[in-house]
Amino acid sequence: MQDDTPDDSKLTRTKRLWAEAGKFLTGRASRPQDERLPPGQHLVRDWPVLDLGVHPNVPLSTWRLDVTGLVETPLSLDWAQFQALPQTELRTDIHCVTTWSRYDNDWRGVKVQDLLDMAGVKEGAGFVMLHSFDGYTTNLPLMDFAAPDAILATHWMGQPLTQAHGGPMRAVVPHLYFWKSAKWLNRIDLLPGDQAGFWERNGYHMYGDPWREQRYG
Ligand SMILES: Nc1nc2c(c(=O)[nH]1)N[C@H]1C(S)=C(S)[C@@H](COP(=O)(O)O)O[C@H]1N2
Ligand SMILES: [Mo]
Repeated sequence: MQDDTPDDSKLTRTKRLWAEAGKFLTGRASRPQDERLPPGQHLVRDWPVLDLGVHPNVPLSTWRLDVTGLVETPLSLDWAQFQALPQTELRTDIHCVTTWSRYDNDWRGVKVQDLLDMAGVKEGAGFVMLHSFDGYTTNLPLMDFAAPDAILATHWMGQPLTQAHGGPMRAVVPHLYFWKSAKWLNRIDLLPGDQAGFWERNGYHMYGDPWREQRYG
């Protein structure tokens, strides 16, 4: 698993990548500066549950998060190892393709960048496929998954994430439609090219930018 010897070149490389991820996302600026609600969305106060209909029960004793594919060090973390990573708190908005948005969600968990730092991104990795315990998959560019505000969330509004909302842990990638935010996340696969995940094979957009209304492919 993780080695204890610091690897400066690996860390430097990933730090450089994350700096680029931040600039890349800011520079693209598909969100107009004075707008918060993307086109075609309406605000909700509650938090709807949307998924394939199965809420897998994943006991913490058997829970694992694997990081596979184009990484220097493939990871297979148990819950205690995952909890030992730096914990981050973030407040972000949710935009679901079914047209609801929810502002000011307080998340706690592990920053995607911190996990990827641990694994070390290999040259040539351009995309990720997220695999979940219910068999769900979704694809996104690595730079979007590694956005500064993307988090592997275990808590919402100070409470452990409920099973229905993806507990014990889900991805949250706030600048893309919410179907990219895999619930019950089990494996992150780093890939050289883009492949369609579950909804992407079923008519949804490969990228899913709410500000460009990239709902359907
Ligand atoms: N594992 C998994 N993750 C998933 C889904 C799913 O069916 N399975 N549905 C996606 C869709 S379409 C949406 S809109 C959001 C809904 O998250 P919520 O139920 O917490 O609102 O989860 C996304 N992540
Ligand atoms: Mo969705």
